[in-house]
Amino acid sequence: KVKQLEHRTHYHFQPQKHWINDPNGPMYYNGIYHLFYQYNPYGAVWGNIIWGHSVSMDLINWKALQPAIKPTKPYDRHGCWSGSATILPGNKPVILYTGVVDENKTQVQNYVLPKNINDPYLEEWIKPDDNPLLVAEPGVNRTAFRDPTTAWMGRDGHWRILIGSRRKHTGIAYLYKSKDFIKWVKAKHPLHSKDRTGNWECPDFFPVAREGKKGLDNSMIEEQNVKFVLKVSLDTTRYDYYTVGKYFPEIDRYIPDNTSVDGWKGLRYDYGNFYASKSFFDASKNRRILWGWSNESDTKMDDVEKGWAGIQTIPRRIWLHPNGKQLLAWPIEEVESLRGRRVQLRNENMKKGDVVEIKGITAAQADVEVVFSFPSLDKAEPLHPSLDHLDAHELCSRKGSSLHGGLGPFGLLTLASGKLEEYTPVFVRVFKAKNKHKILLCSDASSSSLKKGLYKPSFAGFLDVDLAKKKLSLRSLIDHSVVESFGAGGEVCITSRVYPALAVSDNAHLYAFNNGSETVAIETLDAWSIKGPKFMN
Ligand code: DQQ
Repeated sequence: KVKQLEHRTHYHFQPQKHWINDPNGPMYYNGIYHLFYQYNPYGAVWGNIIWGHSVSMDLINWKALQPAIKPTKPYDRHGCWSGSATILPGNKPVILYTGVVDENKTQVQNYVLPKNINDPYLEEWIKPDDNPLLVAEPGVNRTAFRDPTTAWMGRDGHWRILIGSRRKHTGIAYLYKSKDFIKWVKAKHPLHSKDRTGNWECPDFFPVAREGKKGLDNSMIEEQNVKFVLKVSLDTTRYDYYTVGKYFPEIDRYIPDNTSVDGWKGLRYDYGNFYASKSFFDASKNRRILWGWSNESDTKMDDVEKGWAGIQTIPRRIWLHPNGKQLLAWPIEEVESLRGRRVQLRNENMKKGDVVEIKGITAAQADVEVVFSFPSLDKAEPLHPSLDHLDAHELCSRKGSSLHGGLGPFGLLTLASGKLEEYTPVFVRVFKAKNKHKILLCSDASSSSLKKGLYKPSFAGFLDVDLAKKKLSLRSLIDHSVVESFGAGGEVCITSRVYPALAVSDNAHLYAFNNGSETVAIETLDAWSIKGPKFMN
């Protein structure tokens, strides 16, 4: 029992027990948010996949309903895999999902409709007789043909969806069109594809406003001043990558801007444990919200013992960065309703080696917002040319948080034990590279636990911020076995899953630290205890 509980999250979405993976078909409909998710009703490992279903008024407090889609038909007998919701004109929701038809994992696309449109929860879904809607035609890989997107309507009145696939090592987002949502025809060209990227899972394609935080409906392709985002989940690396680009509706092609690259060197929603994400347009608040799955980093055996595996990250609002080159992401404002007791620090200097405890809150279940400032960039450590080619992850694992630097490492020590036998540092390290500064944001699990057998990666990303103001902000959402961090207002997000042996519940501590020779000030720090939602499944 204790085992089951000590690392269980308290305000991240998860069912009562068993395995969960991709978020599916998120939508806002008639005042209610719906979240469906890939779920194994029989155990804490992947398998027997059905669609779990929960509803919420605020994306924080959830009510669990009966599963929405279960394998019952020849076209989904071996699994009801990922898919998306679309709200058709006349306010009619429809869900497209992938059915697995045989042991070879042949995949087809199906649809379901609410049984009773007047049921506010849309609890029951029916499978119309004209399923499957879409089967792979010759030339399409039948075992890599899945995860239909939310549909959007073009100027010609035809619906469009994407389906993730591959041909050999080329990742593909096939485009299908339909007049009536029932008969779908594959377009001559995929919307986009890229060689040597492997299978594209869970594609997501949506417009973003060039300016401001306002979200757009998927069918808003007519608008001026709109860019598009194409996200794919690469199963070779298990990360979500996106590009920002231009959509040409007349020819149904998408071309990434030259500031965005396809594939594993590309932009990421999150530089940590975050996969198979999906966004939706929230018409009630005119915003686009992103859900993502965060897998466990302990062993399968641990999961079986715990009786559960997988969480959804806190929903994030996403919008285009003013620089037009990437997205920004920030936890939805509703999470702030869970804030309880607050502690504050103002203008506190940290010299090299200083560790400041943030006392008075529940450190295992907290929200921390901090702004660090420093007098100059002069002490930034020169990056040795032999390290210049390293990606952020490798640089973080070489340099870490305890090796002294110039400007940084400074940041937070989350889920730390009282004597620092365990800690998950979330920190910044500034390097002087050839012609510019490289600003590394790390969330380093390597010292997170004394336990053996855990996956403890040094996740990291580079921040592309202007340091002229000599300030850097950081926010972390801490919830027992997860630390979700947002650098520079959401330019770089990193989610780590950690399983401390000592820094558990009331024995967890939170600190700020500086291990650089430059003195760093905590200009402002606000930390809150986070309450559990009223009901979570
Ligand atoms: N998970 C689903 C698939 C999808 C994968 C199966 C991504 O539909 O491609 O559970 O995590």
